[in-house]
Amino acid sequence: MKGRFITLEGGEGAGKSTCLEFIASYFSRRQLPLLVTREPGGTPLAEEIRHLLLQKRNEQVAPDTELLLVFAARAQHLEHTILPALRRGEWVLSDRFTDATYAYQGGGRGLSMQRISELERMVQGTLRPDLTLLLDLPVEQGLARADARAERDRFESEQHAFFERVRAAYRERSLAEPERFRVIDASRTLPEVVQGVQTVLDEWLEQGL
Ligand code: T5A
Repeated sequence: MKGRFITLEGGEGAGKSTCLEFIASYFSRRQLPLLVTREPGGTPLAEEIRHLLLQKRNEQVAPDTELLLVFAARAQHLEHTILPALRRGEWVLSDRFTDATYAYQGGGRGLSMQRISELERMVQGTLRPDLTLLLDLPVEQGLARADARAERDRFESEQHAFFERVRAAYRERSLAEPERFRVIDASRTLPEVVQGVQTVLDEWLEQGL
C-alpha cells in the first residue's frame, strides 16, 4: 500500500496532543502502519532547531530567520523521517507541517505568502499532505487552555492579535483547499473533538481505500 501523509494543525491549546494519541490508536486498531512525528522537529537535528525556535531569548528573532529555521528543520525532517517512511509504504501523521508556516510566519508575522510558497517548492518539491485536520477554536479559549497547562514559550508569548491572524490564515487555507482540509470545531469538549476526528477518518478512509 502506498503511504499517505496526514497532518494535524490548529492554534494554541487546540487539543492536538489528545487527537494525536487517538489517531495513533485508531490506525493501530486497523493494523495500518503509522509513523507519528512533529514539526518543528522529527529528527535529532530538527529537534535542536525546534528548541532554538521555541526558546524565549533577549535577542529579537528576525521573521526571516524564523522562516528559514522552520524550513531548515523541515528539510531535515523530510529527508530523514517523512520521505523514507512514505517510501516504505507507511502512513505518516505529522503534528503540524507547512500550513503552520503559512499561518504563523505568513499570517502571524505578516511574511509574504509568495515567498513561503517558493520555499515550500524548494524544500518539498510536489509533496503535499493528503489530508489535513484543522482543529479550530477561538483564540481566547485556546490560550486559556495552554496557560492552564504550562508556561508560555516564545510563540505563545505573542499578543492576542497575532493568534487572530494565525487563525484567519488557517481558515483561509482550509477554504482554498476544501478537498484536503477537514475543519473540526475544537471549542467543544475533548471527547466531542475526538469524535469529530474519528468521523473524518472513517469517511476519508472509506473514500480512499
Ligand atoms: N510553528 C510551527 C511555526 O511558527 N511555524 C511552523 O511552520 C511550525 C511547524 C510549536 C510552535 O511552533 C510554531 C507554532 C507553535 O507555536 P507545537 O508544539 O505544535 O508547535 O505548539 P503548540 O500548539 O503549543 O502545541 P501544544 O502541544 O501546546 O498544543 P495542543 O497539542 O493543541 O494542546 P494540548 O492538546 O496539549 O492542549 C492544551 C491543554 O488544553 C487541554 C489539554 O488537556 C491541555 O491541558 N485541552 C482541552 N480542555 C478542554 N476541552 C478541550 N476540548 C481541550 N483540548 C485540549
